[in-house]
Amino acid sequence: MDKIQAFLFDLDGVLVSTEHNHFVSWQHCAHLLGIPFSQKENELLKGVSRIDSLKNILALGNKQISTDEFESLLKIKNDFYLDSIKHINQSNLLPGVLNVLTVATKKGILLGVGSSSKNANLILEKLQIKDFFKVIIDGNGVKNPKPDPEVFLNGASALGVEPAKTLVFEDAASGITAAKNGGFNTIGVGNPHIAHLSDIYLDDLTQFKLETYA
Ligand code: B16
Ligand code: MG
Repeated sequence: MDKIQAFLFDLDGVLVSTEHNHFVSWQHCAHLLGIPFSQKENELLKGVSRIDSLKNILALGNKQISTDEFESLLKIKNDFYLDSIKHINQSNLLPGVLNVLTVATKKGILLGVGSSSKNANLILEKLQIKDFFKVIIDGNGVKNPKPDPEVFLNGASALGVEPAKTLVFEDAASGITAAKNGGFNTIGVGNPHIAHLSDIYLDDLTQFKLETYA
């Protein structure tokens, strides 16, 4: 592995445990559609954009709906999700996150976020960690969502660092695939289902040793 100059972090599931909030919000929508939806099906949605997530749920139920119903369900999902995260704050950061951001900053590593979420900026503000990041690329800023590498390529380009000298932290198969497709080094975090896809796998960021990489 080249000497690492930049870290790009996924948001949901890596910095904060909002994946559960996404899950219960989609479960609410799936219930309205009469489609069974459990944690197993939710695994397919991690890191996947809002629109593609709803398409996946409809495909699971072999169901077709009108464009108006589709738009309305996207709004129902996001309203439900936003309500469920209205009280999140820095105490909701996942274990080890604040320490990794702090020591990496001291070491001069450039930090960025590469998230599929259109709510990323709002959540980073609530978590009070936004100032750590030189670049934040979210679901509003990409044409091609994960597993396309665009979100991470835009992040690395904005930081001025090559993908081979950048570590991507991800909790989702779609995100690890996106990073690999872009030529990045990958650390899978907090989701045993992606251990086999990642260059390195950690249960959480308390296990991350900066001196191994930079
Ligand atoms: P939103 P990440 C992703 O964020 C989530 O993993 C995924 O569950 C969600 O559907 C997607 O963001 C879109 O989120 O509805 O807030 O725009 O993991 O890429 O940080
Ligand atoms: Mg994620």
